[in-house]
Amino acid sequence: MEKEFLKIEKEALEAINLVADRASFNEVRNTYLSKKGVLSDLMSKMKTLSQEKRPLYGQLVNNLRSKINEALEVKNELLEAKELEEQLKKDKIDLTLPSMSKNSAGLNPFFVIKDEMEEIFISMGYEIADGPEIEEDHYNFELLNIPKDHPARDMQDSFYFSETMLLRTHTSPVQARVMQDKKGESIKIICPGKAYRRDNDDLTHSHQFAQVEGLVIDKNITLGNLKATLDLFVKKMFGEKRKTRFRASYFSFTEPSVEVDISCSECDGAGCLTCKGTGWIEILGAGMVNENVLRMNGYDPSIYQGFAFGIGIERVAMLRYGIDDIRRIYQNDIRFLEQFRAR
Ligand code: FA5
Repeated sequence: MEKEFLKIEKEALEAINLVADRASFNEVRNTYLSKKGVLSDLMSKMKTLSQEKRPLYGQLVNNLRSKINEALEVKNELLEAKELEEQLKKDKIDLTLPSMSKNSAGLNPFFVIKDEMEEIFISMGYEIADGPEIEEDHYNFELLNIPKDHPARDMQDSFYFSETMLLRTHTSPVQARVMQDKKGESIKIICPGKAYRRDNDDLTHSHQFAQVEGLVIDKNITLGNLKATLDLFVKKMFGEKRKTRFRASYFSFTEPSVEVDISCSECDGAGCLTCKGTGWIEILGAGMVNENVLRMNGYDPSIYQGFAFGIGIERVAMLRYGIDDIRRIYQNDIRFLEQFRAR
């Protein structure tokens, strides 16, 4: 009896050894282990044996089953490794090839608008100036007619590095820097750049945002020049349809001062969450350069006059594209950015 089992075992192990692929593996397994396989057949013969022979016979069948199972397991592992290797060869990826997918986003609307704003003002004869984002209190406030303890400082709280150094709260300190640089000469500059405030972030406010500062200084400059400039800017940026509103306002560094609102693009002026129900969104502050500021920065106000403005770039982008929440501009969500691919 044992001999017969040894013979079957030898045959099975040889067959398993010869297995080279998944199909022949399944075939051998079925031959020995399926319901109608060799081992089931051997088990069914048990009932034909005498009581004494049965325990040994049972033991031999079980031994044979575990030997075959073990050999199949080893073969299965070998086959799996081979299959994985073949799969990897087939799926070989060349990471240096250009992507097949067209899933690229567009330029962030912030940069689209910043570039367009620059182009509009350059076409009106403005030059681009620059200034530091980490600024001295002196330039950010003092030279703009906002001395220590002036209440206007409350509206522009910032992030301070020391008593005297802070993240600039607006691009207006560039006004003072350019005036000091160009002492006595006429000026016509814009300065696009970042500004920072301790503002609570909401649909239209961010603690970090950007402005385009504008400054014109020359002889015979009037509020009419300021209004005509901003009107032209608004028409070029938003088209003839969008409504504009000039409101009297207050800035220490301009006198008189205005704030300019554009009708909300979300609700077309009806009132919604984005415009806080007013129908308008403020995009800029402006005014005639305050005589004190001219004097402090080396210009004689009896000869020179000037106007200045500070336009929020994100606010312009929001109105141009109907963006309902300023924070979308900073989140780099590809679903948002994709919408600007064609622009
Ligand atoms: C100023 O910053 C003045 N420096 C503007 C100015 C320049 C006035 C020159 C006179 C002469 P204001 O705080 O209103 O003003 O901000 C100007 C614009 O910046 C706002 O109309 C708005 O578009 C944008 N802005 C201000 N604060 C934020 C903020 N937290 N998030 C996003 N945009 C902002």
